[in-house]
Amino acid sequence: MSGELQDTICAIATPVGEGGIGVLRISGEKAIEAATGLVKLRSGRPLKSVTSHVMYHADLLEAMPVQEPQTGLVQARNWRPVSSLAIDEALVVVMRAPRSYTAEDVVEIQCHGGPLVLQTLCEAVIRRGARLAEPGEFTKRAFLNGRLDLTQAEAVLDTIRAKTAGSLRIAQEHLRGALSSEIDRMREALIRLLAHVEAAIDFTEEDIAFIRPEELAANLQKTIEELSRLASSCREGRILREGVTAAIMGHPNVGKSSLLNALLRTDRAIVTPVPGTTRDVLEEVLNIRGVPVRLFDTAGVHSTEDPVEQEGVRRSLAVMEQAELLLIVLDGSMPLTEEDHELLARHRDKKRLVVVNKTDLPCRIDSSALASLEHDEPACAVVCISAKTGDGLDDLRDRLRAMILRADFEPGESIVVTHLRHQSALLKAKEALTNAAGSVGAKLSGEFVAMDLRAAIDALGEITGAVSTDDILDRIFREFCIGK
Ligand SMILES: Nc1nc2c(ncn2[C@@H]2O[C@H](COP(=O)(O)OP(=O)(O)OP(=O)(O)O)[C@@H](O)[C@H]2O)c(=O)[nH]1
Ligand SMILES: [Mg+2]
Repeated sequence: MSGELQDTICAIATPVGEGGIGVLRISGEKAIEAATGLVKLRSGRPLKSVTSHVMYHADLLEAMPVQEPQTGLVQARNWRPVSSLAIDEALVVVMRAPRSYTAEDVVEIQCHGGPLVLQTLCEAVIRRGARLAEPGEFTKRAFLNGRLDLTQAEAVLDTIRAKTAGSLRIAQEHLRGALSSEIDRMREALIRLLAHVEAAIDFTEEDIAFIRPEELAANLQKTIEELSRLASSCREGRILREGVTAAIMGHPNVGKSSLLNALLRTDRAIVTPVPGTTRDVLEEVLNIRGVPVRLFDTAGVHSTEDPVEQEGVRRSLAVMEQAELLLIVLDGSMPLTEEDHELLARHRDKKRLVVVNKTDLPCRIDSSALASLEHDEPACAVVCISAKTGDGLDDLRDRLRAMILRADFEPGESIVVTHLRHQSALLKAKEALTNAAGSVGAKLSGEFVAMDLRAAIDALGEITGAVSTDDILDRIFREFCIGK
């Protein structure tokens, strides 16, 4: 067993704070030993003899160390239990190796979800020889013990963090191995090609053609195309996983906060008829047609002498700079002002949705100016709404989704990659295969083709973890929470 896997680890697996149930997880060779003495089954049966995967009712009792009567200090030398402190009542399950998440012996203790209960329990298990797990260490062990590959380990985290049905669906597909099998299939095809190429190098004397150059070139081309398609799916995959940031911009009183509230269907932001109501930047995550959108409501942008408003404007412009997408709100019941034009002239490189608000009032805005904006800029669309009545909000949601995702994109229809790590490995493999194809075309020695094929095989192996370094593993697992 490698050094890293020797320790028995434990962690509170449920979130910090109060909850109906809290779970402590222990994994490793000494998992059962670390819980014995603390877990007293109501049936009186010793923990080590229980049936695997069956839940038992138990008391969690911690023996109290002897205290020095005068000083109150615990005497390590005299340590012997004199009485028991009941920590809690619990349900305990033992999952024996290899039929557990980590493929090691696992004990899970379900008790009441109080922070003190769980902390006391965790400390008691640590006193019995376990150590506190690092973030993601349970999943890392599952990987090191061959229970999951790397894309599946990442999918565990993506499942926990999924914000929309679409991102959950992709995470679940990856967890079930959909991406790994696609990668493995391509990798195995390349390994077969490499075998042919290497055999041809070894047996040049015999003059046997192991694979015709045209056939080799066609195979390489097919894989290059598959790699390109998969790598380009990363854009959609990441959007669904991470979401996009969108800033609501506009002058004071145009209805920015009203728009945020209308989309959220709550009174999140303060709305008043007084211009300059919003001072700070407010942030909310919304699900817009299956896309997680981090939406920022900002202070109205205008020139002002008020230092508080000035700071608000500065923050608004900073958010505008950072956001991937802008919702520029205009008041449709007013003619366009010079300041409106100035705002519309900013960040023309970004995707922008111009939102004409207050359509419930008589229209006084110059719509031809807006139509030309939509006409001239492919990444700009105009939508008319009333944040007050909700009119046009469905259209706004549709337009937003269309600006973010490809029109024909449906999560779950084809395999997508969701992490930049996957994309860069796919592109690395594609580059290597392009070089290999170049060598075949130039009739270079098979050695060159073999070298690039090997590089492509390794790059694909990095995605599933067939080829991995400590550095890659550290980067992946440090994203996890403790206890997962
Ligand atoms: N008639 C009508 N009034 C609206 C609409 N949307 C917002 N308002 C009103 O416009 C005023 C300003 O709305 P807010 O949402 O606070 O505007 P804001 O852009 O956030 O303003 P600041 O935070 O001051 O920059 C309020 O009195 C709203 O009730 C709308 O669609 N129709
Ligand atoms: Mg506001």
